Formats: sequence, C-alpha cells, structure tokens
Amino acid sequence: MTINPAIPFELPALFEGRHLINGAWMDSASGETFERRSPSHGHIVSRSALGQEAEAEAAIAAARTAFDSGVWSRASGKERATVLLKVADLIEQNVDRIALIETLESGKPISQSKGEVGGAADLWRYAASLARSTHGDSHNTLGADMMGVVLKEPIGVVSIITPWNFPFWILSQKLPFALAAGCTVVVKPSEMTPSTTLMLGELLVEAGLPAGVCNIVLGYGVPVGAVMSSHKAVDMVSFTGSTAVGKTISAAASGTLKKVALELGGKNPQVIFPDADLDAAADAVVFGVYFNVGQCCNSSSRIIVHEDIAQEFCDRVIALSRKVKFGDPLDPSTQVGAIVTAEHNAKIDTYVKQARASGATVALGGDRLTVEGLGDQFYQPTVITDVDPDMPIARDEVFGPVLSVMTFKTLDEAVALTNDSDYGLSAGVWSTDVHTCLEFARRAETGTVWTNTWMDGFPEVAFGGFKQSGQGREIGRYGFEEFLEVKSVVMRIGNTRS
Ligand code: TXE
Repeated sequence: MTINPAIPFELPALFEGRHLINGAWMDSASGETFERRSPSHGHIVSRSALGQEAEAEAAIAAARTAFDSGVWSRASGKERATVLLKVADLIEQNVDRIALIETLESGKPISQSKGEVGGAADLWRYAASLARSTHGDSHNTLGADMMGVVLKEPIGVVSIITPWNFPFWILSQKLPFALAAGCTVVVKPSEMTPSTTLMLGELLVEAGLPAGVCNIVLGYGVPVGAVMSSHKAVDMVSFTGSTAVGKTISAAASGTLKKVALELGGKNPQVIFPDADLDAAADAVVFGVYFNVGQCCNSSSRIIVHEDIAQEFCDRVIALSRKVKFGDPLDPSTQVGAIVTAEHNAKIDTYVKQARASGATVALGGDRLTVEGLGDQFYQPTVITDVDPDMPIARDEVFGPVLSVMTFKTLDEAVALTNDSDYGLSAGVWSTDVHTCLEFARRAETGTVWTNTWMDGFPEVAFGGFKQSGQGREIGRYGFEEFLEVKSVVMRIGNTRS
C-alpha cells in the first residue's frame, strides 16, 4: 500500500447552495443553513440552505403547476431532446469544476470524480434519444369497426432522492430519463453531498429547461425527503440509498399509492472457477472492492472462490491490494480516497472486528488509517478469509474497502452461496467455459450478472435489483419506461349507431 503525501492545492471558494424552486434560487424561509466538511481535507466545502416542509411543499407545487401547464409534459420529443443534449454538452464543458467539488464533499479520488461527471454526459445523450422514440402500440384486429391505441404518457411529478456515494452519476441515472419522458421533478440530494446537484441545476437553467420543471430542495431526509415521499401531488418517487430508508419511503408513498422505484444496497459476489483467467479475475476483484472505497451498491464485497485455487487466488488479490494507491483524493494518481464520515468509518471497523472475534482471518488490513496531513477518515484495504456465510460481514452491506472470501466445491454450491442473501443486485462469474457462465447467469438471483468482467455499465442496459436490492429498473429503455404511464384508447370506427 502506498500513502501519497497530501498535495498542495488551492481551495475553491465556499460553495453557497440555495434551493432551486420554480426557476429561482432561494434561501430557506427560516434562513437556516447546514455545512459539509471535506472528509479528507477537513475544511468546510459548502454551506447550503436548510429546507423544511415549506420548501419541499413549494417545490412540489412548482413541479405540479409546471406539469399541468404542459410546458414540458406536452413539448415534442425534439424540444425535450434539444435541452437534454445541451445539458450533456454543458456537463462536458464543466467536468473539472464539478469534479473538484464532488471530490471535496465525498472524499473520492479526483480521477473517479472526473470519470463519474464526464461519463454522466452520455446518460443525458442517451435519454435524449429516448425522448424522440417514445411510443406505445396499436391494435387493428379488435374487430372490423374497432381500433385500439396504447399511448405512453409522462407519469407526472417525480420526487428524486439521491445518496452521497455517486451524487452526480446517480442523479443522471434518473433525472434525464424522467425529463425525457416529459415528467417534472423535485430533487433532494444527500445532505452530505448537495453541491454538484446544484451545479447541474445551473446547467439545466443555462440549457433552457423551463422554470418549475426541475426543482431542487436541500436538507435532511426528514422532513424534506419524507414530504417528497408522501405528498399527494407527487406521482412517483425514485430513490437510491439504504434498504432501510427505501422501506420507509415505500411505506410513506403507500398512502397515495404513488409509484416507487428503489435502487438499494447489495452484497455482490464474484464467483471464481478454477478454469478462469485468474489474473483478470484478481484485477476485477481488486477494482470491484476498492472502487469508491467500497462505498458502492455494486461493490463486490463477497468472493466465492473454488477451493482448489482459493489460496493462490487470495495471494494474488492480496499482492494487488498492496499496490493500490491510497491517499489524497486530489492527487490524480490516487485510487482509494477517504471514507464519507467518521461514523461510517467506525461502522466498517466494527464489522471487521466482529468478524475477527467470530473466527475469521484478517489476511490483509483490518484497521482504520490516519494519513498524515489528511486526518483519520481512511480505512485500510482489507481481505478477510475463513468467512462463514452466516457472519454479518458476509451478509450485511459493509460499504467499505473490505472483502469477505468464501469457498465452494461445485457450481450448485456457488449458486447457493450467491443466492443466500437478502440482496440481489449483481453477481459476477469467472470461467473460460461458456456453459458454466451461462448456467450461473441463469440461476443467479440478481438484476445484473457480469461474466468475465465486473461493473461494466451502458446507458442502454437496464440496472436494478432483485429481492431487497430494490424494485423497478434504471437506465436503458426499461428505466425510461418507469417514468411513463400507459393509456389505452379504444375507438369505434365509422357509424356509431346500430
Ligand atoms: O443512506 P440513506 P445513508 C447504504 C450503505 C450505507 C447506508 C447508509 O450501506 O452505509 O446505506 O447510508 C434521504 N425519507 N447506501 O445513511 O439514509 C437522505 O437524506 C426520505 C446504499 O447515507 O438511505 C439521502 O438523500 N428520504 C446506497 C438519501 O435518503 C430520506 C447509497 C440516502 O440516505 C429519509 C447510499 C426519509 N425518511 C447508501 N431518510 C446505494 N444503493 O448505492 C433519509 N433520506
């Protein structure tokens, strides 16, 4: 493991965040604010207006009025696509500025922030293409004098509630698709990473999105997110975050039976068969567990490796883990940055200590880390072997740079271990035998299966989870369709009198 020295950098000015409601940037009625301190550099990055019920309700009212006016919901696909494409261009022109704030608020390496922000532009472009190809179907075999047309219409006002781990990317998995469908929205970013959502809001205004179509309210889950989940004027909630909060939102939304789309946690395994390309698999495992310091719903936090190659494979993973560049998130060569909060770092450490006390072996790392000049919100790359499938470290979403290793003898056993989870977000299989890969893929109870790769994603390919990893899908045509209602128009043709 290499620790980079803190690199000198010039602090950007304090980011002062305001709500965006009906096209105007505004403070809270109470005048209250909250601050976000950089987890790696210790200074205050942003000061944001602290929203309450009143701000959430004002934003919902603005979105409702905008939707009902038809300014966006009845705009042509071409008009919507033009705005979305302009946003994509603006994102690309502002990558460096946005990525710097993303890194300072989240603690993630600057190279990953740039990848996240720059890559999101493609989601906006893809969504623009969907805006121009929204269609249902038609039925002309209902009888000589009958015809049916099934239309797709925007669902209405959508609440979008996002977490802190990929603030810009996760918003871009939802917002352009909702806008492409013709919906109007209220967005609440995580209280830990509010600012890049506001920067995107500035770009939406610059791109010409009409006032009230996208509103942004800052503040905590309660009360702001809670109002957004239960309000009668909201037609759908799209949420990414913890499974616990997902269940709360689902319950809050049930009062008005609004649609709920949830992208929640995961406990994702990569399964390694003896005939796999072990170098490639070890690379993917190391990337999969340390990317975003493991604070990723798709983190490959479980490795299920065939017992014949378990020792050899672990040795490779540990050797690669030692080479991971760890340290100052602002250093362009850093691969692993800071943990989002001190409380979350303590939670990761508790899982590791508990596993050790229950008989698991900490083969690498296993402790918090203080990096000189950057503080103590870091965690060592950690590999834990001799993990029993019933241990909390094998079942819970740890959300840190911690790998649990288990072994199997047969494909049946590998499938059983994969599916022995409340979660079902993603899984990976490594084998040079296509039959092994396909059989595993068909039997895994997960929304995504990667074969001989990990975490490759494309705007065209749907993403989401089975079981308690969520409901509904994001991105791709399936994700787009979540924001559309289906209306059947049944017509009698010709003489309506018998
Ligand atoms: O998420 P929360 P947290 C998992 C991960 C992590 C754990 C906790 O395991 O350790 O969740 O993270 C808003 N009504 N994931 O506490 O609380 C909140 O303000 C409406 C997985 O940060 O779920 C924020 O905007 N909204 C994950 C958002 O919900 C509420 C990403 C997420 O916060 C609310 C992040 C309420 N009652 C964490 N309470 C993934 N799937 O990638 C909170 N919020």
